[in-house]
Parts: sequence; C-alpha cells; structure tokens
Amino acid sequence: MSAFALGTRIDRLLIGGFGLTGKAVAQFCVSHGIRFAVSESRDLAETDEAWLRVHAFDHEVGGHTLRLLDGVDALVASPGIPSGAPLLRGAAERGVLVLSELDFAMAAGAPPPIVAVTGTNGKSTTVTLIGRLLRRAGLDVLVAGNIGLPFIAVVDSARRADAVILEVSSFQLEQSQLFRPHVAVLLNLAPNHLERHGSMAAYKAAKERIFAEQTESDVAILPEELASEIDHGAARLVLYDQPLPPLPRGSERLTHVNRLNFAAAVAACAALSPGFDVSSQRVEEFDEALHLPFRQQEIGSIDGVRIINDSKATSPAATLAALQSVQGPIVLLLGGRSKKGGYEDLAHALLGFDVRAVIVFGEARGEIGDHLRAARVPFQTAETLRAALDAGLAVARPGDGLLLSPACSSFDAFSSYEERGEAFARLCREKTGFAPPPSKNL
Ligand code: UMA
Repeated sequence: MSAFALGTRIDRLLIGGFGLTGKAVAQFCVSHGIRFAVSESRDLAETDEAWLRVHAFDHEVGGHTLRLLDGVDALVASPGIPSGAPLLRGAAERGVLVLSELDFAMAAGAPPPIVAVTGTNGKSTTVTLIGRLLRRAGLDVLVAGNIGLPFIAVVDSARRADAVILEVSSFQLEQSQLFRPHVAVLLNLAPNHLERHGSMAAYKAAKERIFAEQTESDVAILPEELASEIDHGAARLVLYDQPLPPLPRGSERLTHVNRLNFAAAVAACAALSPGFDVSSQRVEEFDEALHLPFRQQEIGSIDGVRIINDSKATSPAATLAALQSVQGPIVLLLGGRSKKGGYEDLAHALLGFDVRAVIVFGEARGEIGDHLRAARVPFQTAETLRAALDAGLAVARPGDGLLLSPACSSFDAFSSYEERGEAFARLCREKTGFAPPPSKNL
C-alpha cells in the first residue's frame, strides 16, 4: 500500500530512530510494500542490522546524516527525536513531509473511533481503566500508544475493533498535524520534559495538539481548572471532575489521584458510548489497572519499612502525586537525569508532607540538592540508586514508607524507567528482612 490520505503518495519513506516506534513503522512498511530506509543515532544490535539489510533499501547507524533524505517522500520521526533536530530541519528544507508516528498511523487508513489520553500524570492508569471499562461493557477495544505499544503496530487490527484507546505523549503530539481523536482527554498539566520542550508554554502547546484537529462532533475532556487555560478547539467540552461522574461501588477507598483518573476514564467511556454506567460494578474489579508496575507500587517491606516503587514518576509533578497518595512518614529517594524544571516547587511542597528523610542520587543530585537546601529541606546525597536505598534504609523506621519516586528520567544510569524499577525491586528483594506485600490498598 502506498496511497495515503495525505494528498500525496508515499512510496519511499525514511524512518528516523529504530526503537519501538521505528521498528513498528518498519514492520508496517514490510506488510504494506512500502520501501523504507532507517537513520538511527546509535549503533544497533547485529540482529537489527541484519534485519535492516534484508528489508530496508538503505540504513545508517551511529548518527544522522541528511544523505537518506534524498529521494524519499516522507520522514516518520520517532517521538524521541526533538522537533529542532538537524534531521527534521533538513527534511523540511528539502520539502520532505515530516510525519509523527501518530500521523503516519492516521494516514495509513481509517481507524475506528479513537479515545486519546494525555496529561503529565496518570495516562497509563487511565487508558488501562478505559480499556477495562469498555471491554466489560462488551466492546472490542485495543489499548496502545505511549503505554508501550506503538499505534502503528495495531492500526491494521484496530480497523476491526470498536475503538482504539491511545496513551499519547507530548513527544508524540509535538509534531502531529493530522491526529484527530474522537474523544480527547487532558488529565492534568504540570512541568515536565522541559529539557525537551524548552518552556512550559511549548510543553502546553504540544499537549493542546490533542484537540487541534477535533471538530464539533468530537469531545474534549478536561479538569475544571484547565478549561479556561487550555485551547480545546472546536470539540464539545466535558469536565471530568465537576461534578465527578458516578464511580463504581467502593470508590471512596480510592486515593484522590486514582479517583480523578477513574472519573476521567468514566467520562471518556460515556463520551464514546452514551448511557455508559459503571455504578453497579465494584472498584476491586479494576485493581489490576490501578496497580500498574512501577507506579506507586508497594512491592514489599524490609524490616517493617514499606517499600514503594514509583520509578515511573519521571517528573516532579508525578512525585508530588505519589506524596499525596502514600501514607507517611516517608523516606523519599529522588534523582536520576534532571527534567530541568519543577524542582524548586517540589522542594517547597515537601515541607507540607510527613517526610522523615530525602536522599538525592544520580546525575541530578547536585541540582536537586541546591533546591532542597534553598527550601531548607534536610537531605542526604548518594551516588547511585543502590547507595540511595542503603542510605534510606539506614534512617527509615518500621511503619515508614520508603518511596522511590525519582522526579527524574532514568537515562543517567538505565535505559528506561522500567529497567530502573526492576533494578530497584531486585535490590530490595536481595536485602535480608525483605517480605512480600500484604493485601493491597487501592
Ligand atoms: N533516536 C535517534 N535519534 C534521536 C533520538 C532517538 O535515532 O535524535 C533513536 C534512539 O537511539 C532509539 C530510538 O530512536 O534507538 C528510540 O526512539 P524513541 O526514543 O522515540 O523511543 P521508542 O522506543 O520509539 O519509544 C517511544 C516512546 N519513547 C519516547 O517517547 C522517548 C515510548 O514511551 C513509547 O512507549 C513507545 O514509543 C511506543 O509508543 C516511553 C517514554 O518514556 C515509555 N515516554 C515519555 C514519557 O512517558 O514520559 C514521553
């Protein structure tokens, strides 16, 4: 297939980046007979190179040149490539269409109704809840996107589904021009990824792109506090928190953050499927969706100290959400690679929680330490995650929560927040006195 709904034919494509997204785009090209080349900034595993030698008409690794832009109709850029990158600028200068993966998937054919969820925190929980809620209501839905499965990987099977539920990030939205969800949710907005977007205004503008292509027949779902601040375009506005929609029985046991995620999920389901009602169901039936790995996950205890793995908290706002949910006293492990924003506010906010100790670690320890010192929050410094855990355990008392909620990306020492979360869990399990968790709270 090479005719796309773009007013232009795509016969030859350049794929920028060969991670999850690039590989899924390449696989789509193979299935649809589209010729493609790949440009990747790092060296690839030999198996990936061998695959590319068979399937791609050309490829380069270890850096991007502009050579592969010659003669291609479009460039699909992985979300990790920032919009100012020389490869993208070079494409624009040569008149090569630059597509985000979301746009490529949209252009690849008419998908079923799309429910898209973005926001700084709670995206994965909310899309998982929406998927669960709609399946229980008898709909055949697919859940994909930033949660770990690229949209393009499911776009063919999605055509047979009743709806596709997508977690979308600011990275994915930043370069999207065609992406038009039938139902778009912006859960919340707080400083994040400022190292990539440069400013809060640019981050917000990227998030607003989720609404940009919507029409009057679409629905935009927001919390009340963002309704006047966010440009939600032409779509019908629904506030998910004013009033809260009817939630499942037992939902008073949900944390405040999860109640809001649940409310947004129910509002999205109701927008897609009028008459949708979850009030006769029990909140426990959604336990799994509310306990995704590495998200405020109680993984056990060490000598009576509860260990909470929130490695997914890669921004100060996510850490703040964890502090609001975890019962104190808390020993907090913060650190990794800086997100270049939000630490000053987080440092001051810490004064309002029952925090016994803060340990800062990793590449950002100096920067975060400066903000803590300025806010008069006592802290200790450790070089690595392992050392931070040891320092935290040395000061924690039985009954405390030892919370890894780093407010930073993992890339100073790990390849992903999952790898960091697994490493943390492994370090904890290796400690004498480790015990698995009791039954969960929601
Ligand atoms: N690369 C280049 N040039 C660059 C930058 C990256 O060639 O300038 C290469 C990298 O070397 C690597 C590949 O591109 O080989 C990685 O691509 P990517 O960083 O775009 O990541 P993917 O593997 O395609 O995964 C992406 C999302 N990652 C990012 O946006 C950074 C995944 O979200 C998502 O699950 C996946 O697509 C499927 O949609 C992860 C994430 O951290 C979980 N997201 C951020 C977040 O949630 O905060 C936005």
